[in-house]
This record gives sequence, C-alpha cells and structure tokens, in this order.
Amino acid sequence: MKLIYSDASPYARTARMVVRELGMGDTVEEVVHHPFDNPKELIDANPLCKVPCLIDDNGMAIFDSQVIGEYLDAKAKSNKPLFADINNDWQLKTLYSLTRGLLDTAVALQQDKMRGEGQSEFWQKRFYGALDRGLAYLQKHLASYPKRFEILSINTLALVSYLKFRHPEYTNLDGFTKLNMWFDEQQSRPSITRTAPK
Ligand SMILES: N[C@@H](CCC(=O)N[C@@H](CS)C(=O)NCC(=O)O)C(=O)O
Repeated sequence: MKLIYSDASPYARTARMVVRELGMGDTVEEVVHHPFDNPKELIDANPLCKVPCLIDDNGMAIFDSQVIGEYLDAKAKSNKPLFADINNDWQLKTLYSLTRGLLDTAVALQQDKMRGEGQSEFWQKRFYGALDRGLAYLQKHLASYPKRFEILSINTLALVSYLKFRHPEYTNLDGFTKLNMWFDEQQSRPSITRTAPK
C-alpha cells in the first residue's frame, strides 16, 4: 500500500500515526507530495487533490484521513482497533468529531494567513474563538479519554502539535494546562517522534 502525505499536514499525520500504532510500517510505503504542486499521482487518486490519500494493493484510492484510519484498522485485524473506543461511545465519538472540526479550523486559519493582506479579521476572530471553546471542551473531557492511545488521542495530539507548529501566536493554548500536560506525557511514543511536522 502507498500513503501519500505532506510533512506539515495534520490530517496526514494522523494517518501516519495510525500506520505506526497498528504496526503496519512494513506494509505501507509513504510517499511525500505537496498538494499545492498538483502531483499527478495524487490528482489521479483523489480528485480533491488533498492529503492524506492511501492507495491500496489493488490500486483503490482511500481518503480522507478518517476513512484511511478505519480502513487500516480493518486491515490490521488487531484485537485492539484504534476506532473501537469511539465507536462504542457516543460521547467519545463526538469528541473525535470535535478534534476533526478543530483541525479544519486550524488549517483554515493557516489558509487565511496565506492570503497576506487579504486576511479576514472576521474569520480569524471566529477561528480563534472556535479554538478557545473547542480546546476548553476537550480539556474538560480529558479525564474520560480512553486510557490507551487510540484515534481520539491521535487526533488530539496532531491538533495541539499543529497549533504549536503553525500558530505560535495563539498563546491561549498555553493556558490549557491539563491539555498541555497530557500532550507532554505522550511525547516519547515513536509514532509521534517519527511524524513531527516540518
Ligand atoms: N478532511 C480531510 C482534509 C484533508 C486536507 O484538507 N488536507 C490538506 C492538507 S492539511 C490538503 O491537502 N489541502 C490541499 C488543498 O486544499 O488543496 C482529511 O481528513 O483528510
């Protein structure tokens, strides 16, 4: 299988972390492409030209990051699927959905910054507001996270890491002490150290 990713994409990072947490590194070849270069291999597989995109051994394209995660979970036939906890608990599943929404917000904020002088004060205010409220919500529910490192943890990790990487001006993040402590505690995992954004 082939996983097309870019180094900075937090969605691609979640897929790469899933590969490692499932021990599938030997069966998934990672290929780096920047979507803005419109690489043919990516466009042919994903009409949205977005990463991550997985191409399985039969040439079938799988996207987006959630579907890739579920697909790899099913392929791995692990007795501890990474989506098992959220699929058995509506509250956890909603928290997972919140992490996806916050990833969308953080990426949209980055896209707005790329507009230079055309940046929108209105949208930036909304994005920062959603981040403030969403991170507070995640932190409030941190105690109910599954004890093991699974897909909700993977997404939360990718989110906080991306915020630190792309939005260092967002200093409100520092105020979420418990969330930062949780984040720091995870840092020794190989799936994290080997997929850091750059
Ligand atoms: N919902 C998608 C989002 C993927 C996404 O937006 N990826 C960004 C990189 S962070 C991308 O490829 N953007 C290229 C573009 O928007 O043209 C997922 O979960 O995989």
